[in-house]
Parts: sequence; structure tokens; C-alpha cells
Amino acid sequence: MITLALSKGRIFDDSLPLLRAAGIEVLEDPEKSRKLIIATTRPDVRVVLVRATDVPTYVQHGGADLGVAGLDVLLEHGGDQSLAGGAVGLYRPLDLKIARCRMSVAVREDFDYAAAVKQGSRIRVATKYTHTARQHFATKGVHVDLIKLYGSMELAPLTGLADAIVDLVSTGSTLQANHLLEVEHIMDISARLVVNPAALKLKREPLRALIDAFEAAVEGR
Ligand code: PRT
Ligand code: MG
Repeated sequence: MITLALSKGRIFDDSLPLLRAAGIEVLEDPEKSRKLIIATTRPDVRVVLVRATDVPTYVQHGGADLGVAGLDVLLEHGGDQSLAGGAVGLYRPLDLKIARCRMSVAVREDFDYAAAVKQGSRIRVATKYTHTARQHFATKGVHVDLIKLYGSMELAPLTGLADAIVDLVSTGSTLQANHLLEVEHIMDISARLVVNPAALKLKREPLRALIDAFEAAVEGR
């Protein structure tokens, strides 16, 4: 049995065409069913539904053989090691080029970010991505106090909790609706395939075939 970890929402939705190209149809719609384990048309392949941030944990500890997770999630999960190539216990073979967005710094329209940076003031930054944010501001030599949040980062500058946020942006409409301005692009983000290295040894043939099929699907798109 091969177990693939996916999160509900955009990762699941954007993974479907790749699975289909690999000849795999998922037999249940996670938005309608409450099942956490979903069978596929391949009797030896099943999908488990986990929180986006739990995908690396499942794959790392063998709860799943492989999974799909955003680069944002992987960088927070693995810290420096994943920047260097792969977090401990995770083999990262493929950029799936789905669920694309960018990680950016945003501030309230009336906050002069450039002036604050120039003056060397300490900037209060709210984010779910504390590791990546710390690294970014350290590289730029910007002094920050990081405030860890788990969601709705956009609210932080509006309530005075923070001067700036580090968050993901795709269309920009969430920032716009909250009168926030994107002032710095940190990195482009997309979803990656991660594989448990031990599983890759034990189930080499079927896993390799699946990874190759995903790769062909990504390239053929
Ligand atoms: O929602 P939950 O708390 O369960 O988990 P999650 O938010 O981590 O999962 P999900 O499904 O929302 O995101 C999964 C992955 O999709 C992320 O890890 C990213 O790699 C990727 N992704 C791509 C995005 C976006 N685009 C995105 N736009 N993740 C989140 N957003 C959010 C962003 O945080 C902001 O609040 O959408 C809002 C901005 O969108 P625009 O279009 O208004 O700019
Ligand atoms: Mg979300």
C-alpha cells in the first residue's frame, strides 16, 4: 500500500490533475465526505487528509509514504536544513508548481516601511512564518520583533498588534481589502512533493513510478 498525504483545499484540488495524469482517480470528495482515508482507483494507493502543516510530519515519521506541502510549510518545518536541500527524514524530489503564491512583507498604507528600515527602528512583525521571516530580516539587516500568529495575519497591523506582516499573497485582494501594501517580496512559493526516504527504499519500484508520473505531468502541463 502506498499512502499519500494531502491537505484539503487548494493542495488537494491542485493535486487531482497530477494524480489523474498518473492514472489515479480519488474515489471521494473530501468536501462532502468526513472520511480521512480516501481510496483511489489504484487498489494499492490511498490518500490521507491532514492539516497542511502536518503533511511533513506524517511523511517524516512514516504515517504517509509521500505527501504534498507548500514550500512555506516545509521551510518552517525543517528550518535551515530544508533550505539546504531536505529536512531530516524528508526527501524532496519535485517542485509540483501548483498552489503557487509568494511570501511577502506587507504594512498598513500609512506606515512608511522604507523610512523605518532606514532609521534602523525595530519593526514589529506578525507572522505564522517566524523562521523564514527571521532569516529574511537578518539577511537584510532589519531589526524586528517577531509575533507568532496562527492565522488572519492581515488583522495585526489594523489593530496595532504589529507594524508589518509576513504572509502569502496570490491575487493581492486580501491585502487590498484590508488597506495593506506589499512592500517586499521574500520568495516565490509552490507545492513540493516530499517522500519518506525509508519508504523509497522499501517500496522503490511503485514509488519511483509514481514520482516519475508526477514529474511527467508537471512537465507536460
Ligand atoms: O487553512 P488551514 O489553516 O487548514 O491551513 P493552511 O492555511 O496552511 O492551508 P491552505 O489550504 O490554506 O494552504 C495550503 C498551501 O497553499 C499553503 O501552504 C501555500 O503553500 C499554498 N497557497 C497558495 C496559499 C495561498 N496560495 C494563499 N493565497 N496559502 C494561503 N493563501 C492565503 C494567504 O495566507 C492570505 O490569507 O490567501 C490569502 C491571500 O490570497 P489573495 O489571493 O487574496 O492574495
Ligand atoms: Mg488557509
